[in-house]
Amino acid sequence: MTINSSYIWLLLLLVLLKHGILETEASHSRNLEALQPAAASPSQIYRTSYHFQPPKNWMNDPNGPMVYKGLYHLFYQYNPLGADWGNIVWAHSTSTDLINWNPHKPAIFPSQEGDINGCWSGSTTIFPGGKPAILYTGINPSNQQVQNLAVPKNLSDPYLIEWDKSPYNPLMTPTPENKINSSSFRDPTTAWLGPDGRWRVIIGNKLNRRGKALLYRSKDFVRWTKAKHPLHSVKGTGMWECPDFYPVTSNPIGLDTSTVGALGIKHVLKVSLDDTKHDQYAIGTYDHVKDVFDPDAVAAEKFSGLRYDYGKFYASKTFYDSLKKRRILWGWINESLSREDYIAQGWSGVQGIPRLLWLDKSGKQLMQWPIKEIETLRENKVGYPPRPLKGGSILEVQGVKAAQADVDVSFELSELKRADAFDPSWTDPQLLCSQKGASIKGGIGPFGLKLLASKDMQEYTAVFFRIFKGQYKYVVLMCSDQSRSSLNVKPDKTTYGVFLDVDPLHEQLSLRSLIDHSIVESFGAKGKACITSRVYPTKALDNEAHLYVFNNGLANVTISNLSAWSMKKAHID
Ligand code: DQQ
Repeated sequence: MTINSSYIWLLLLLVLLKHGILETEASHSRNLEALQPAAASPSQIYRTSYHFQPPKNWMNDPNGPMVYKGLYHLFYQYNPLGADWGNIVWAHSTSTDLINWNPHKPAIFPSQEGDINGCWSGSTTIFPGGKPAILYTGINPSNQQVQNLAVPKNLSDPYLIEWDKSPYNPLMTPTPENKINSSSFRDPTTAWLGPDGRWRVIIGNKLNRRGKALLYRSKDFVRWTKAKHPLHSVKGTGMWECPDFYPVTSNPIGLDTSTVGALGIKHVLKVSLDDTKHDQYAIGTYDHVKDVFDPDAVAAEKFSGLRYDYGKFYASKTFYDSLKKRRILWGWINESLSREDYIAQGWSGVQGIPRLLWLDKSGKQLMQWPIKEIETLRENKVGYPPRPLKGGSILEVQGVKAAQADVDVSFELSELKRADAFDPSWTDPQLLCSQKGASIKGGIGPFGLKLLASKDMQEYTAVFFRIFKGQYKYVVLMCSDQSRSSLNVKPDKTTYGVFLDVDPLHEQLSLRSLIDHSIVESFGAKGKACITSRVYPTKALDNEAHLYVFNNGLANVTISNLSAWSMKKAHID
C-alpha cells in the first residue's frame, strides 16, 4: 500500500469510526494496517540525529514507557494525519538499548465509544508476574475525558504489537455525583499496589483553580473507587496534567513504583502545569495508610518550584527499568518554531534523551543524568589538558562535529573575590539570565559554552554560569541564552535560567551539553539542574556549526577538564 492510499484509508476509517459505522472489533486488523508508521520524508535541517522522533508528523507526550521481555517500549501521543496536534493515537516503538528504535503500528487508537475522539496520555503498570496493562484517557463521543484499560493480546510477543481494550471501559468517568469536571480529568499514572492488596492510581484534575491528583483504588484493576481525598492538591495551580508518583532514594539504584515504607525512601509527586507548561515536582513522604502525600518543602503551599528542567521539557513520565534496576525519565521537547513553520516542516516535537533519576544526597532535589547507553554513540574524542581561560577569552573546540556532539567541561575558580554582589531582590533566575545574557560582562562569568555557533558569531547559543557573592554564600546562576541562536526572527528565543545549589569554593562547576542540530540539552553540576533549548540556526548548520568555551567575565577561570565527542546517528526509523 502506498503512503497516500494509507492516508486515505486512515481518514476514511476515522470518519467511519466517528459516525459509529464500523464495528470496532471487526475492523481491528484493518485499522492497524491503515495506521502503519509513515515513511521518512526528505531530510530536513532541524531534524535530530540521536533524539527520538518519528519520521514525520506531530508527536507530544511520552506514554507508558516500560520494559517487557528484555525490550524497551515507548508509546507516544501522535497525529498520524499531520504535523499539528489532533487525531491522537498511541504510536509505538521498541528498543534494546533506549537509543536505537524500531517503529510498530500504533498500539492504541480510537475504536471504542470510550475513546472515539482520541486516545490521550496514560501509563503502563506491570503486574506481579510481569504482565503489563495500560491505563489511558479516552475522549468519548460527548468529548468527556474517561479512563480506559488495555492489555496485550499476546503475552508471548515481546513486541506487544496488539492490545485488547477492556469490555468494561470506561472504568472511571466524570459524573455530577463525583463532581469531576469532564474536561479536566486525565492522564492516569502507573498504579502502585498497597500493602492492603489494593491498587492505587492518580489522575490529573482541577476544580476551579485548584490542581489535584485524584486518587482511585481497586482490587481487580477494573472496578475503581474514587478516594474521598486526593493524594495531594494545591490551590491556584490550574490543571495538573500527566501526574507521576514514585519512590526514590539517594542511591541511583531505582525502586519499583509499588515500593513503600522502606528505610530512606522519599516519594516524588510530579505534575505538568498546564498554565505554564512546566514539569514541577515535590519531594515528600507518602503515608500509605492514610494515602496522602506530604511534601517536605514549606514554600508555595509546599510546592517549592522545583522543576525537572528549566527550559523546554513537558508531560514527562518515569518508569522503573527492572532490567538495569534504575528509574528513567522521558520528557517531550516541543518546537520553539511558529505553528505555521512546524506545519510547513512536516513534523513537530522530539523526546529528550532518557535520563537516569535519583535523589540528591541533600534530600532536597532530584539528580538527572543522560543514560549511560548514549555514550555508545560517542566517537572521535577530543580532550584538553587543564588550562586557564582568561577573562575575556574564547577557545574553539576543534575536531568534533559541533552540530551533533556531547561535550563535558568542568571549571575551577580561584578568584572568587571578584564576584559581584548578589541583590536579594533577584528571586527569578530566568529573568536574571535574560537581563545578564552571555554578552554582559560580570566579575565572575559569564563563562561556559557557545554552541551551534557560526564562525562569524552572528549565531550561537550560550550555556554558562555566573557567580555572585550573597550575604552568607556564593550564588551560582546557570543560564541558557538563545537570544542570538538564529538570524530567523520568528522562533521563540526566551532565555532560561536556574540557581544551582553548589558551593564554588569547594566544588568544581561542571557542564555537559548534548547538542543535536536543533536541540541543546544541558546538565549543570553533574545533574543538579537541567536546561533544554530548541534552537534553529540559519548559518551554524551541520559542518558550519562551531563549538567554543568562553569566559566573558573579569576573573580568570581554569578549565579543569574538557572532553568532547562527535555523536553517531542513532537508528530511529
Ligand atoms: N497531552 C495529552 C493529554 C495531556 C496533554 C493530549 C499534556 O492527555 O494532558 O495529547 O501535554
